[in-house]
Amino acid sequence: MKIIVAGGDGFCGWPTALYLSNQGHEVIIVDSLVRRRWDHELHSNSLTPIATLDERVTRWQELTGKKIKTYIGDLNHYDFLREVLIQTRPEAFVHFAEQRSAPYSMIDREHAVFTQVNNVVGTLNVLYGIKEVVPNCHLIKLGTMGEYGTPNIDIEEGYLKITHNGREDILPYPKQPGSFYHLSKVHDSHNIMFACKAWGIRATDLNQGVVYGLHTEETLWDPLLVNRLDYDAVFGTVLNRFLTQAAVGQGLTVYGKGGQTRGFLNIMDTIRCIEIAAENPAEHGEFRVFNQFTEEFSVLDLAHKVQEVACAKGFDTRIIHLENPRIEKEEHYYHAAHSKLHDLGLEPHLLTNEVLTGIFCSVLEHKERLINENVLPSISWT
Ligand code: NAD
Ligand code: USQ
Repeated sequence: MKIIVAGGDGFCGWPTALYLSNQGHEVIIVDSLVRRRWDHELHSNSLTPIATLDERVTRWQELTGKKIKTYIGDLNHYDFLREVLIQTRPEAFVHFAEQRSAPYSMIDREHAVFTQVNNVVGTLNVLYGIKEVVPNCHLIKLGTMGEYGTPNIDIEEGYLKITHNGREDILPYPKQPGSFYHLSKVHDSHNIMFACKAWGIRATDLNQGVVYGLHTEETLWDPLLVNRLDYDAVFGTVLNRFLTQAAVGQGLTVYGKGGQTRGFLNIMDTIRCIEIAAENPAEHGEFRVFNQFTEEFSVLDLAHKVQEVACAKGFDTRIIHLENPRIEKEEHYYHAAHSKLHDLGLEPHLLTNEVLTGIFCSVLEHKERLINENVLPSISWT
């Protein structure tokens, strides 16, 4: 298939592009490279030294003979996007290209507005581009489990059967997101759902949980192909942060009580889920929702797991409970359905001590690159 990977220079997008290319698909990366600019803005870095996108795709072609074409530009610029679609005519459009940090969206008004404009307008442009240029193209959009929040009932995959005043309907599952970033994903979902209904667009919304790890088979083939690893308090996600903190001998920063429970998955499962969605496209007019995670853990569960693995490697690791900078429940019910991707063939890589130790060892290799000031949270929700 001809597949666009928008956001293909990022943490999920880069290994996905390599994997799909290695499977024989014709991959085209679209990315504005803005994520690298946010690193500068935040005086932060990837723990792993990452090559430029040009160096990455050149090395990939040298190693495999497979070409990944790149277009550098912003999805918010419709003329650019339209021209890319006219030139490439993709059968699937994988959309990772958004501002994805909840803390970044909560810095101040400017960052909240930027996040929502970047994400919502970018996705609206993609919808219009598909309608105008490639109406058969399947949109595979990265949403987030955080769209649902933490309700006191089971979370379903996108829809909920409701009986009200003696009548029954299947309605979109209620959304209670916890940041202006997570809200941007809800707005996207509503826009996509409407576009499917109005224009017959085919779309899959992948409500992804928190991703951990960094390597996939392909990113290990050469140092120039290495994936980014965020550990800072703005872009670093919780498990990768804990592993990095353990590697440099800092306490594991559990926010509040640590009972916050979320769905998690290995980056190796992210790439496979995208492949599954691409190979099993939604119907015309269908707005399909999959919950993309493999296991549920509380933040404190994860801290204990990291502590155990680090101790086994001779690292003395403490857990510290910081005052929670976020507004969120710290003890709550959490049980979310996630069977649709499994039914289509996903075989999860689960979080064993062996897997954790593997990621921990990768982190140890680059620990001298960590910038200390970036580890503790400084952005508050209030
Ligand atoms: P990332 O920040 O590493 O990568 C995003 C990429 O998109 C970057 O390369 C950036 O330059 C690009 N981009 C952003 N806005 C753009 C725009 N307007 N035009 C063109 N390019 C743009 O993020 P990631 O961790 O790879 O996440 C990818 C997607 O998956 C996001 O939509 C995110 O919300 C979703 N997601 C991520 C996680 C996670 O744990 N990382 C979990 C659930 C969902
Ligand atoms: N947390 C800590 N300590 C830390 C960092 C985080 O206790 O040092 C807690 C947070 O308070 C939160 C939980 O861990 O309760 C998860 O935080 P996170 O930063 O790992 O994840 P989140 O902000 O939800 O965002 C990440 C990605 C985002 C994606 C989301 C999936 O950055 O793009 O949408 O995971 S989900 O969480 O399912 O919504």
